[in-house]
Amino acid sequence: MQQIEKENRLDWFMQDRFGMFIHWGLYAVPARGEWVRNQEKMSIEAYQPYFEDFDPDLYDPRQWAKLAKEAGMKYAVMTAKHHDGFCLFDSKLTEYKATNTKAQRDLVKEYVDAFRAEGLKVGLYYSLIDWHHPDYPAYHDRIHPMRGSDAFKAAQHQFDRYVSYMHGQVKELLTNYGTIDVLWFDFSYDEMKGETWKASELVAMIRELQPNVLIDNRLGGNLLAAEPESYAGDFASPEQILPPKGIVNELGNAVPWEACITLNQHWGYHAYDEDYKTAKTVIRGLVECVSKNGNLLLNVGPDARGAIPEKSQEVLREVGAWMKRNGSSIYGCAAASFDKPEWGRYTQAGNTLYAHILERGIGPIAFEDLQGRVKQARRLADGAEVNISTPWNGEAFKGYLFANFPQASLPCDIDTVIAFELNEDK
Ligand code: H79
Repeated sequence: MQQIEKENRLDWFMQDRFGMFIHWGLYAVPARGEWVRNQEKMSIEAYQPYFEDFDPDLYDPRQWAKLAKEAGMKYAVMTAKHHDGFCLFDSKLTEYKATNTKAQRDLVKEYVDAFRAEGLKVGLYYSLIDWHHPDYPAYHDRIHPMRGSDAFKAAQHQFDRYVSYMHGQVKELLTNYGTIDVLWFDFSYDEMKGETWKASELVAMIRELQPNVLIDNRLGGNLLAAEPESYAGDFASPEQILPPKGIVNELGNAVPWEACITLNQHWGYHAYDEDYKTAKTVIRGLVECVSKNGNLLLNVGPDARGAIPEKSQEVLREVGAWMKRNGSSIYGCAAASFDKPEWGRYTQAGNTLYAHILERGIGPIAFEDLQGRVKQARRLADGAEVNISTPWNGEAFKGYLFANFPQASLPCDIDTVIAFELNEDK
């Protein structure tokens, strides 16, 4: 029963495949990435000017939502609170929030409304780690910005109070903003995991408030176990890496996953990071995810004034142009029932097999095991019929089907998709 409920709530997620991750907060002001306070061991006072200065006069999440939609993304996840503890939402439990900055308003509320209005699913990222809260952490200072400082070592942390605060904020996020589709916790480490967060209790509350919200696997349970904890989450969350063979649990069953990947080298805005992935790299990455049963959550880091960097916009629009013509090889698709071919990758939805041709060799393209199984073949981008043939020298290429293209009609500069309609009996 629990298993079926889980599969049902994951339905949309496994169909939609492509989402926008948004890292935004005070760290956009120093513009050196979201770990800046930690990396530069700043005290709360040293970080305070960014709170005073934060004034996102260009914030218009309707534009972000339009961009996400244009890119072919179907959902988004925004940092309601990152490790620095600053809340983009109007929490009653802290003064360290957007409403008390020059923004003077609840930035999460506007995000949720804007993305929903574009028909996108909305997710919230919530950091378990909190470098601002006086009761965090009780006994652990390995990655705290104040690690090693005398004041920090001397302080009396009552971690229970932090855990109540954290539960309280999660409750606010799931109560005040309508249906939340994804709750993205980040992250557990060392002994800071599972019941240290009172995770069973937390998840019981979450399920009570929003039975269908999807939860990532970063509360510290083991999602790959034969019987995962109640708080093990709904999907795995590989970060800055695509799993070589997808993800399976101890029983050998596929586990839903979502790779989160940055567009340049940082999550939060970085003023001098120009090391962007190309649209081609992003598209091929997304295809790789789907070919292995996974999703791609692609990150943008809006600047301190609330604008998504021009370069990010450019790449996303280019991705969108490809998605517009080839999206049916992504949405609703999953790993195919054929092995990875040498010229590219397969995705599949029911009886439609999508061949993503990434590499064009000499001569016709060979499709193993497709001989006699294909009703029709079309180039997805323009619907053009693809000339398929079985080989004249039969025995030598048993089981293979071949597709003939003039060289120029299959440039494979990004990914040329052929849609095969398979016979029912495949
Ligand atoms: O929000 C983005 C990042 O800020 C956050 N997750 C994405 C989505 C993130 N950054 N780093 N990490 C997650 C993992 C960091 C792990 C480490 Fe460590 C911190 C390695 C060394 C210090 C964990 C804690 C392992 C040792 C101590």
